[in-house]
Parts: sequence; structure tokens; C-alpha cells
Amino acid sequence: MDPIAAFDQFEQTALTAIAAADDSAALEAVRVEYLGKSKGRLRDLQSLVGKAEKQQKPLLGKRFNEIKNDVTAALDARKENLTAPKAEAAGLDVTLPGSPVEFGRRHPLIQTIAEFKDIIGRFGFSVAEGPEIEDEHHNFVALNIPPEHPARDPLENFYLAVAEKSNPAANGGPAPRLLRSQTSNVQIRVMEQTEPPVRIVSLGRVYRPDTMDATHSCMFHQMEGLMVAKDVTMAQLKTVLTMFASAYLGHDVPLRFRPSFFPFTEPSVEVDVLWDESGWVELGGAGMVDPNVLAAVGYDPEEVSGFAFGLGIERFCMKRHQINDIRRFYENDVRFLRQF
Ligand code: FA5
Repeated sequence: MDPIAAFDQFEQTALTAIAAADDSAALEAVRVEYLGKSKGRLRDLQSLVGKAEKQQKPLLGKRFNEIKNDVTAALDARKENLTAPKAEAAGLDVTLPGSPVEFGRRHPLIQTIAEFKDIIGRFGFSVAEGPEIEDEHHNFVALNIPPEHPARDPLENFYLAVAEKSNPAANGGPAPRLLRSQTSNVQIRVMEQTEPPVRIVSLGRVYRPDTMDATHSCMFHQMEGLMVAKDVTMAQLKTVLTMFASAYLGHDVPLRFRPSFFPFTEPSVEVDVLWDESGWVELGGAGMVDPNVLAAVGYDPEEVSGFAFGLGIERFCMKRHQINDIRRFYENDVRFLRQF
């Protein structure tokens, strides 16, 4: 074959093989076949130059170098192409700005709980945990709530079916259990296990079969607070609650303390906030821990006194963000949730 034709054919087949190689291993095989130092087909071309007539040699030499450079360049380009990110190989422009990634965010109540812990922590309260499934002792008895009290009515609570109220432990059945109706159960559990002084809060879910409306839910969150030490006073309770509410709701928040009644505190108060033109809404209950409660956990009411409070977390969050209906928290509507 005419050397020039052989050169052209070499170039043609080499470039076709390079373009057809679809991974690095195939491309390497092509390189070895065409450009390999010991057995590559380029060596055959080189020998054609060597055997050529004297006057043809410069032309063939020039063509040889051109082909060698072209094939080498095509190999390098293909190699870069194969190792480039897939998106680029698929014809995408990776230099374009990416589409924004939507980050999730924490639920407003979870944010509120974190902020509550932060604020009350500055008053020296540490966080205690307690169970949501509770026995009657910790939810009622130890809190001085007698069996005939309306708060213990099965219709006012979520008792667990496995241990119905009609099947009390006294009859050999399992002890009745219920979803706790207040975080005050944690007061008792902490006092049972800790010597005074005590200064704790406990935040979590509570459950009541209340009729749902704008400010009532069947499941909601409370922050319980308990401080027991020598000479704890009602004035300290009022100060802590006022400072806490001002820290979360703003310094000029209008609060109102109303005398009230809880079986486990004496005296007792309820704390209201001025909601809007329509009037006041209750934020929580509080009071001085009843001496009976202190004595029942083994504390000496002559030695120590204490205050306790239970605040509705949803209501605080609603007041702060002007949320007009508690059900918004539980509807999973992203248009609502993404505002926090
Ligand atoms: C109690 O639960 C007492 N354990 C509070 C307490 C603790 C008093 C320690 C004394 C000492 P009450 O039932 O009032 O109290 O509830 C407290 C707060 O929880 C209410 O003020 C309100 O903010 C909130 N709350 C009560 N029921 C609901 C409900 N169904 N939905 C949303 N929030 C509620």
C-alpha cells in the first residue's frame, strides 16, 4: 500500500477506536494498540518512513509527526472526557448555579421548648424528665388529689385499655395507667428521688379529652417548675413567673395573678395574660407546694417550703406570635410552619 494511504488509514482507524472507547480501560487498550512503544501500530508507520525513497522521506516524516500528535491529542481529550463528572458527560453545564435546597426547620413548639429551657436555666432550674404513661399515684394520689375529685373521672382522662379503672390492682389486676394529664407527676418523681434543695423544670406532652377549640387541644405541652428549699416564698414564685414571662413575651407584657385552687398547692394562683381586646387568657397555674405533698415524699414541711408552677407552652407561643388557633400547631401545614 502507498505509505500516504497507510498513514491515512492508520489515523482514521485510531480516531474511530478512540471515540468508541467508553471507559478508561478500553481507552488504555486503544492507546497500547496504536501508540504502544514496543508493539504499537505507530511503529509500523515509523518503519515505512525508514524504508521510503530519499526524496519522499521529509514529507512522510512530517506526516508521521502530524498523525502522532493528532492521535495523542485525541486520546488525551477522550481521557479527560471519560473522567469528568457524569453530569458533564451527559451534556449538563455544571457551572450553572444549582437549584436551592429546601432545609427543614424545627417545629415552633420545639423551638419554644428550647427557648423556655434556655430562659429558665438562667434562673438556675435544671431540666428533669418524667414518663408520659403514668400511674394514679404520681398523677393524682401523691398530688393530694383524692379519688372522688372530678379531675380523676375516667371521662376526664385517657386511661389505657390494658389496665382499665374498673380492674384495679386491689382485685389482682394490673395497676391502672393513664396518659398523664399534667406534668406535675414529675414534681413527685423528682422529690421521691432527691433530697432538698430542688430546683427543676420538666417540659413535655400532656393529654386530656378536652373539647378542641382555639385554645384547647387534647394533647398539649406544659412546663412544670418546682423549687423546694428553706424559706421559699410566694414572692419568689411571683418574681420567677413575672421575669420568665417578660423574658419570653416582652417586658411590658400585661400579666394578672388570680387566686385559685389546686389540691397540691396552698395558696394557689392562676396566671393570665391580656390576649387581645376580647380579654384575658390563662397561661398557667401555680402555688406554694402543699405541706401534705412535701410530707408524702418524705420532706419535712417544718424545715423546707416550695413553690410549683405549670405553664401551657402552646399558649405562650401563641401569644408571642399572635397565633389565633392552637390547632395550627398540629395541622402540618407548611405555609404555617415555614413562618418560624
Ligand atoms: C395544671 O395542669 C396544674 N398541674 C398546674 C400547676 C402546676 C398548678 C403546679 C400548681 C402547681 P391547669 O389544668 O390549669 O393546671 O393547666 C395549666 C395550663 O395548661 C393552663 O393554664 C393552660 O395554659 C394549659 N392548658 C390546660 N388545658 C389545656 C388544653 N386543653 N389545651 C391547651 N393548653 C391547656
